[in-house]
Amino acid sequence: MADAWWKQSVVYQIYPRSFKDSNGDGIGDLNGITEKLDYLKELGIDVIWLSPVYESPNDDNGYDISNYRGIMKEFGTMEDYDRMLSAAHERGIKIVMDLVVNHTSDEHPWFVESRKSEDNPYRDYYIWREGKDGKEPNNWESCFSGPAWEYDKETDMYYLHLFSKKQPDLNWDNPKVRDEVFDMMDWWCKKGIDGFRMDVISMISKVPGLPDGELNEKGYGDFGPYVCNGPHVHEYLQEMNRRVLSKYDLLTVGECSGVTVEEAKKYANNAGTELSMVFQFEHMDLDGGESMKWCDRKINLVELKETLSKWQEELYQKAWNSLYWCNHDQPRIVSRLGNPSEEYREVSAKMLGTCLHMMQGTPYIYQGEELGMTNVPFEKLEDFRDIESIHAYEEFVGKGLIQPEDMMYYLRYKSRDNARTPMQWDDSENAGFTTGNPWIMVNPNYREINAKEQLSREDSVFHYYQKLIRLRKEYPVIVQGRYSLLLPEDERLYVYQRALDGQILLVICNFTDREVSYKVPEELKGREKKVLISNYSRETADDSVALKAYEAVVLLYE
Ligand code: TEU
Ligand code: CA
Repeated sequence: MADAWWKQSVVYQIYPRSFKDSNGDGIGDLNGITEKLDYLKELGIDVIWLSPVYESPNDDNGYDISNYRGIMKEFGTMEDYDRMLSAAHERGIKIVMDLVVNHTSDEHPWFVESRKSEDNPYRDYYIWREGKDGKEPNNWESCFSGPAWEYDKETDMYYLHLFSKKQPDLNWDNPKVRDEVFDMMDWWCKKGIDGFRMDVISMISKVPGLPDGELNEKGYGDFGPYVCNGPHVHEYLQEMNRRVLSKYDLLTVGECSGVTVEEAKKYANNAGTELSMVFQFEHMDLDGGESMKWCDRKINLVELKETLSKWQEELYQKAWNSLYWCNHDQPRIVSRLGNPSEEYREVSAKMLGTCLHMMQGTPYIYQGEELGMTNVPFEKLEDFRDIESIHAYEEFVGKGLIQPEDMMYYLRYKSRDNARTPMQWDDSENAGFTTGNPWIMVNPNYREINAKEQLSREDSVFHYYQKLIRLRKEYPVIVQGRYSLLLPEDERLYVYQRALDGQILLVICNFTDREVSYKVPEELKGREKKVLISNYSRETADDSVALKAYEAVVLLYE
């Protein structure tokens, strides 16, 4: 485990619907990805995490799967998939598949059978309960607004769906469900894939009795304590590991809503009995959190440092970290923690990249992050496609809890659709994403922000990310070094060091648009050093540094 390939790797996430359309129907597809593999090779990433490409009615853009062994028609065919997989492998790029097995689509044949009758062999594949006093079996709210239960008149019972009503939750306590899932995973492994990103895997084991949750302002209960890191989750993952994962050499990353460091030490333990690593949410929840997402709070730097440092320190030599600012569920990081203005967009994007990529763990880059793509000026509700955003608007505005203008403002700031507009390839119409009508609007700033322009310019965000990736491969201190935070209380600078075999890496990031001066620690003063990377082309640095707006500099003391 000590030198597992995934500890030295950088992962790039592709959201296929928005990456590259090869046939002009306005929807990204597998052949589009194959076309762009050389671009990714040039960036230098090692692994692609592919958001779901399985057959799906697309209630939640592929996170509702109706056939785990088939490809979504809009994305192509299994032949296209196989071609993409081997073209990636030819270039030394690995492919990690999204595995969505907390729930299926309601159009999956298992569910179609399950809802037919109480004695159907597939009945217990899902979670069915009687109503209580003519209402839902408990008070849980679904992640996409409204009750987490749907009434089905066929058998006069309710089924559980933590997400949309077209995403019924599987019953993992049923051994047949586990057999089916493990067989299916094995089938993909035999095809030669390189790992799995496991969707909300922390939620597969529910507390028996499904108790009511604490009520929120909308009148629903919070399922969190009864669902996240539930009673059998580690047992089921260990079984998965024994029966499937351990037979192959895979990267596995569990998306773990509600995970704490204590839990992460189990999920991602160094002995390798469960997963390689987890995605934690604590740093992303600092400006609102899961249920309080719709607000315009800003992430506080002192809290951010405290949170990330806790993960860095507590997992050290016990479990492995993942590192991310962005994914298909999060708004763009430049608009959230950096500065999207013309003057500071690039420099702040580079600073944020530096701050993350010099940490311990496996970094994940979300498509377009390497260009410093920004949030999107959505104008009206009709511009949004995301089920979470649309339902949240209806719920909060409908109940009079948030004013319509305020809710639009929050959606523009936090909606998942900010990450889902098309990848900006060049300055031609629709950013070179499609020759047809894109399924979601293109960010109008594509004429300035696009891959073609950035590839042509040495000091672009793209080339900076390329260098960050390269440095990780050249300096073991970036992969293995022990992390420690400096200046925990400073509200402007994020400074930390990494130490390995007498080498010290000092990472200094200015999170403000003002000049801030910084003195290196006493014990490093006068010591021989070099600048590894800097977003202001700084070549040397004194023991006392005047950092410019959003400046980042990394010093290596040999
Ligand atoms: O997301 C799970 C999850 O925790 C979400 O509630 C997430 O926090 C939210 O979208 C942020 O606003 C996963 C997938 O990444 C997401 O795209 C899916 O919609 C969801 O599971 C259901 O499969
Ligand atoms: Ca297409």
